[in-house]
Amino acid sequence: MKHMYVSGEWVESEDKRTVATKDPATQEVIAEVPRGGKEDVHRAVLTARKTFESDEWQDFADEERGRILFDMAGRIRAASEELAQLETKDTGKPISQARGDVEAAARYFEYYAGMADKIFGETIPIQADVLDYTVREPVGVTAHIIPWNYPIQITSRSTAAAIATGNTVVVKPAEDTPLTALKLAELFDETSLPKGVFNVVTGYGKEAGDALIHHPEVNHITFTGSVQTGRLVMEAGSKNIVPVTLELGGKSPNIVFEDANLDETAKWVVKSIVQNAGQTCSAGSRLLIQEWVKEEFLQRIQKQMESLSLGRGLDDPDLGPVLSQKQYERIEMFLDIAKKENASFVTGGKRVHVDGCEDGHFIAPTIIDGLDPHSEVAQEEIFGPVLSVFTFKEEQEAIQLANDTPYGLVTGVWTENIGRAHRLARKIRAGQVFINNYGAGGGIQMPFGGYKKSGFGREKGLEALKNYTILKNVAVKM
Ligand code: TXE
Repeated sequence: MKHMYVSGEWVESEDKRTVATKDPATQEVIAEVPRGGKEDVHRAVLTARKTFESDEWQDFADEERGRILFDMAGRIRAASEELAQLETKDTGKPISQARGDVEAAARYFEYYAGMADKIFGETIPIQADVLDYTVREPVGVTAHIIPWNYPIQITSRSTAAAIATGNTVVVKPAEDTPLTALKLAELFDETSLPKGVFNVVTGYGKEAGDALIHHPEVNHITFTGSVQTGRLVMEAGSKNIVPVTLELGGKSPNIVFEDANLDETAKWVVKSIVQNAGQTCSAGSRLLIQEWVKEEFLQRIQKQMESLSLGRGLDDPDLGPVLSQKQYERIEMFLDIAKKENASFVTGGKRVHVDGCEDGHFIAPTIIDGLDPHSEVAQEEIFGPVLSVFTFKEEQEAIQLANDTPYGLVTGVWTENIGRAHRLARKIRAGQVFINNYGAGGGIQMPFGGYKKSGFGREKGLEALKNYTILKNVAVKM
């Protein structure tokens, strides 16, 4: 039984209830964590508020906050193997992917550490006898609702930015994957960060999460997850008039033109949909391919997909299981719809048996062809290793298809024609456009976020600092 971290102390939930977290490969319970409720959230938020307003935190030197975040980056690296194993056990993802996530977490801390003493405003010329300037101040208590697909990365990216800018934080990890957030709390506990700056309340979304987003002492909510829950977060924000940053789902396309380097492109198209078993908001879940190269391209990706291994994350396969029965059922529902609509399965479309993991949900990498671009399967986020294929003849048709979903998170454009690449970059309605690559190595420095139902506000990069600061204008009559 683990405890959660509030006010620098390890505590149980008020009513002592717990939630079990399971290994997705076997469904075995790997830990029990507190099932935080309203009272627990209240205590954590009040602690964060009190700490925020304390003289100690208000006068805390910016560079000292930076040093602590640097210290965290070092501690994450020192504990990297333990963290990666925890993440793999909790999420089911291949250990090499978890190792990459841990390194990204360390990078977020060092990246934002460097910004802690570089947050400043401007002077604005008004008239000769007035000095006008702006200052960027922390917003106060920030709430962080974390999903289960990239727990350590997403916890780190938003809390590092929030603490760098002088806020205090309350984290609510996903009920399925709370372990690395608790380990981060343990690492913070070893630093000189004042108690009460970083708090973690574990538990269910409908209980702890709901209490956190509605708490009147919260000044900003950062949420990554489903559109459905994102809507609730926005409603909660509207009640207390607090800003929200929403990073929601996607239905991101890779647009492949005949002049692309098809071998290189095929590798990335496959990687972008099988990474983390397709449970990635920026997964490349649609392939838009120029009609006359379709067959040769599909052969390439089919061959690659069929050579991928599935297995338990700790054995470092290409794909682990999907997170849970609930996520599996959702994917299965979409596969059934595609079958009913007589789409053709180029490969996959079924569950795979893995020895020793009878209760895990492993899904073969899947390519679906022949879907109506307006069907539910073509439009909605599946969150599994399922790629839908569509063809186009000309550039304009590719743009129209790419933009024709409710989402707008990421787009990959594959062409050797530089003019065309930039024309597409301009016309694509998505927060990130990658030309002849997909993801640029994860790039924590790049602003990331959506158009349309993929959300708003930007995580990562310097842009994210705006989420956690509020601008004040000061005018001095001289
Ligand atoms: O998401 P939820 P779920 C998408 C993906 C997936 C689907 C459902 O398509 O299949 O969402 O996943 C907390 N008040 N993404 O049901 O519910 C919850 O505890 C406050 C995309 O797991 O959005 C968890 O911490 N909080 C995605 C977090 O919200 C609440 C990542 C996300 O859970 C809450 C995950 C409530 N009422 C899912 N209800 C991405 N963009 O990367 C739940 N939560």
